Amino acid sequence: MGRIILHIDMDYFFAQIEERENPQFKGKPVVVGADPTPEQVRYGAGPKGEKMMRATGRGVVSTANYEARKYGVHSAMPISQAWRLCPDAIFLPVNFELYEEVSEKIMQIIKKYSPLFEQVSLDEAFLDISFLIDSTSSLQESFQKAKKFAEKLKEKIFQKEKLTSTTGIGPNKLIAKMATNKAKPNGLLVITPNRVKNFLEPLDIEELPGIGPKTAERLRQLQIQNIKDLKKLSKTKLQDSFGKTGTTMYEKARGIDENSVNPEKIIKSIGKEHTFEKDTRDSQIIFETFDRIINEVCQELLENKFNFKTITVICRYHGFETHTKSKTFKKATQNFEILKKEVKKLLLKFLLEKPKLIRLVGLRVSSLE
Ligand code: TTP
Ligand code: MG
Ligand code: MG
Repeated sequence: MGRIILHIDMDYFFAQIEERENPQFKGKPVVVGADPTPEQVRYGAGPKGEKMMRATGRGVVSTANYEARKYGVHSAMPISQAWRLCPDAIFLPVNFELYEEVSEKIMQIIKKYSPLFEQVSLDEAFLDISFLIDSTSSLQESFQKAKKFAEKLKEKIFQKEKLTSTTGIGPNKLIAKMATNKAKPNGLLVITPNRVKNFLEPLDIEELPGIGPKTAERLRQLQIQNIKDLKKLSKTKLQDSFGKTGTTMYEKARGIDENSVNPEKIIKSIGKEHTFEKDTRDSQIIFETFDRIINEVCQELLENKFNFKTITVICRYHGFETHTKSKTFKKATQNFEILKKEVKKLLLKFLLEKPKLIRLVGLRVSSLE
């Protein structure tokens, strides 16, 4: 069963917001990022009598508008280099709160277009719009409808937020995203399933998401420049050279990507528990098991970058009688040492309180931030 996936990404997001807020910037190069000139040094006249300046600012470019990009300025470039490339640009600090606020509003608009919505970053999201496929029309016609749909969405965002975006449509997330990249800025590109092959083959290998400069360099040594060349390498060869990435590279080169659009998962709490093979009072077994549970929970907290406020220890006795003990901290924390100390105290209370055999122990952390 075919799918239609839409990808949308705002154009030069931070810088475009600054342009919107300051219409006088329009048409001029704008660079958002670290301050290039905290200790601006003026040397007066240079050897040929010209004025010379030196930028000593550290930090990097967050983004630049397309006027500044003409000078070679791009995201993640040292700000001092951006200054050298384009000293006349308007350099602005990052006003993150404003961009977050705008992002929120844009995502609210996009979300309304399909329940299958996945936000990937501040300015980027996927929508699964396969519902546009119906049995009475061909896949081609359905993609036509998808194009109209995308035009409406782009227009809506522009009308509400006065910001341009670029949209890509394809049979999966990979192709949709690559179509966006190709159509930037203020573009819309639809790649129907029958056009995937011709779309991909002439593209440079570095345009394939997942192939960075290092991987590209290794491939170029094998005379692989574009995706068509990449397809000459067998799956085994790619696996041998790049491991698991090799397998996905093989699939991506052929436009294959089965990943689905994941609606946001709201994680309210993280918990793990363990049922003993035999009900027990052996404190060594109980604490060793509990240590494992604590580590698993901490790992998950770390992966999701969560702070927690409440910890709950669960204890189920022989005969299924279940009790919990909780502690709530005043402020959310990610201090695992405190977590370990406190949950062990709670567990110890259980052990001291009742002489019963224990069937299960568990740990849950909640009030996550
Ligand atoms: P992007 O969507 O990657 O870039 P962009 O919106 O500035 O430009 P494009 O038209 O090519 O989409 O990133 C979105 C915002 O995230 C960007 O405006 C600033 C921020 N960002 C950084 O702060 N550092 C970075 O290295 C990148 C890539 C982005
Ligand atoms: Mg963007
Ligand atoms: Mg983006």
